[in-house]
Amino acid sequence: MAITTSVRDGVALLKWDNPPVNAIASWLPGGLMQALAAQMNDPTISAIILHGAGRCFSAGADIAGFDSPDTGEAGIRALMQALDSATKPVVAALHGYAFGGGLEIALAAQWRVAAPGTRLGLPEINLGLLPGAGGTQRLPRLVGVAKALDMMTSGKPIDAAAALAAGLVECVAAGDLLDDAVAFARSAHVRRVRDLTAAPDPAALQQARTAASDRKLRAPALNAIIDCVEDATSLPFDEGIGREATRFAALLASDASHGLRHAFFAERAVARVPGLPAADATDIARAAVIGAGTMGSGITIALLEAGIAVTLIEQRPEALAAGAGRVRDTIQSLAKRRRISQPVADARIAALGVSTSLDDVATVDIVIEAVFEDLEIKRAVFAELAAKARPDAILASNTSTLDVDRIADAAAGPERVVGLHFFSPANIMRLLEVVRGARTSPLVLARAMALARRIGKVGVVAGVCDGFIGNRMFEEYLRQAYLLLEEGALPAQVDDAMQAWGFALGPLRVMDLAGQDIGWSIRKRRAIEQPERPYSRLPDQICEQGRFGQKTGAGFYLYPDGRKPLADPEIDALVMEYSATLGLVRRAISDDEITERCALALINEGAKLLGDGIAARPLDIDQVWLHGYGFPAERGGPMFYADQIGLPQVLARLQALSGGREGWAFQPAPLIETLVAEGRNFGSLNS
Ligand code: T1G
Repeated sequence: MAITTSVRDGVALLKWDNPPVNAIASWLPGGLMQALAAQMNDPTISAIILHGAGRCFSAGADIAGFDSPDTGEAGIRALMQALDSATKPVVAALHGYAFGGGLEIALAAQWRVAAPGTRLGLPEINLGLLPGAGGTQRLPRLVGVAKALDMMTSGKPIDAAAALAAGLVECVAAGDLLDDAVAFARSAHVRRVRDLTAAPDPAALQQARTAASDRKLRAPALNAIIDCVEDATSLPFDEGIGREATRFAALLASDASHGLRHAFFAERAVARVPGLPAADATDIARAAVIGAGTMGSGITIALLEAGIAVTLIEQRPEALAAGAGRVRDTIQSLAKRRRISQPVADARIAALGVSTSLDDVATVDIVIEAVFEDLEIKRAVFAELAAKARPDAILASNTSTLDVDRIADAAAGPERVVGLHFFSPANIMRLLEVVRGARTSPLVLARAMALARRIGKVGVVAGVCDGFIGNRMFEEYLRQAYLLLEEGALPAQVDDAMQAWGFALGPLRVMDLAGQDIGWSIRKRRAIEQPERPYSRLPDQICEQGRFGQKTGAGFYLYPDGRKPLADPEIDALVMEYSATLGLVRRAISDDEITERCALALINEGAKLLGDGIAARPLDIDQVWLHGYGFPAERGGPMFYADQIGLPQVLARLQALSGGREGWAFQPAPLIETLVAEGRNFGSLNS
């Protein structure tokens, strides 16, 4: 970690090196200010270039330092002032990416030269923050209000070509970046971005405010950004900077930002599974997917998008044609929408093979089975796959609830069997539960996790139990939703309350989307296997009417346009009748009761999963719920949220609710009692 200075043609090049992403650690601004001052005072130096070592200019402020006493942003601001008072041209030479505080340093420089393909962005909104080192005041002055708002409220980076077009950089290097930057610096004059003006754009501000109003838990950070940009058009620079700092400090202390920062590091930590050998999946070139249904075709697309050739195998020719058709159409539509180029689309479609015979698994590196969710069918398929596939091929099952060990039992070489539980639509949803069977070899598990990273998924290791991590918790979450309906709530109230609380979609709408028939067959199986855990018969009554959700045009809701849920008075009446059949007097139920019971059900079952060793760390559970179930990232995940409430409070509420109707569902998990007794929290189990 260092700052080094070199000189070329009278131009000083100040380089910082803080691997892996040149995060602006607390020592960096001070060191850079010293180096800057030295060059300012050196009469032989005509201009200064700032650049980063390694893979990028800088990924921004050190997020890990935000919870320490010195959060580092005061140092960054002092550096900005030093750059603003530069008496010689200062040029930022950008490569790889310049994000957050990194781009803000570049904005405080007078000029920016970027290597082709460099990504430039202010992604602070993804952390529930705003660009707190002058970005909200300088960016609008360079690129205008509308573009600045778009970059800061979306958090999405732009590339060097777009940055040049927007006026964010003055030059995209044609040759060597530093050579071009030196040439640029030698002909440049002193100019400060802070002296530029940002023209008012009330329409863009209003549009951004309207968009922010729908973003629930992210709205405070979005509105703070919009307020700052408005200030940039109306207030003197230093006053705008002052207000930016105040708003930044408030957001930094917010629960939403704590949740999002936890999610940032949890997403990286979840890939590090203690005790697994190092492994990669770059050598997986060919795959076979068994079953051309919705999941099979989605999985096939995800693999093709990662450059893996796929043979889609389905014994029924018409189903095979339909599945392969879905794959091709999806890829073609990406090309039509210019998300990928036509040559890339053609190459992916060319890498798709189809077959009606399992013989065609003989040469592949991995087989992913996605046939009907029936144990005996899957066992038969695995017995055949094990006989026909290469002995070193990975055999994976996309089962969402079934016992992976029972499936592996049927296969010769069970150590190569692993669960790969994709979430629908499999080419979109980022979560992949990687299910470790009792005999799954550590190498196969490590390669499966590496494959998850390669296909752009968040892989989370789960042990074998009914529903693994996500669906086992979802069952308890749903249980509370149904009980609340029995006691006095109606479907729209339950879903609206959970969506206002931050979920992408409420539980009953999720079940209508996923298909009520799938839930029904799982409930029927569980009623036999787990008679001691009675469940509400309400959803069965809906299924008995053939209302399987979106796909049948009706479930808990009506879907006149096939997509948008419409409350159905018939279902409200059915819910009220059902309460009567249970002898229940319906009562008024508050949204707070709904969100509390649903959240506590998740937390309690999550704690049981940790106790059973199905999930290794609370952060694993958090990542499952953020990337698979639309849990609000601003709350960090169910287990992080429990720590924000405080485990003693969680335990007290569970104990209180366990005394109520169907209270057994809230019997506190032993782990929660232990942690409270020891004065610890879930966070203490993440390291
Ligand atoms: N701070 C601390 N650590 C960081 C970091 C950062 N900004 N960025 C990455 N890391 C760590 C990461 O945890 C991982 O560690 C390793 O670097 C490699 O990252 C004042 C307030 C840059 C696109 O939001 O988006 O500036 O797991 O695995 O896939 O206004 O990291 O190996 O121990 O992600 O190649 C704004 C966040 C900060 C960018 C690289 N900046 N980073 O992706 O590698 S707030 C961001 C990323 C700010 C100012 C404000 C990505 C990346 P480990 P990686 P990657």
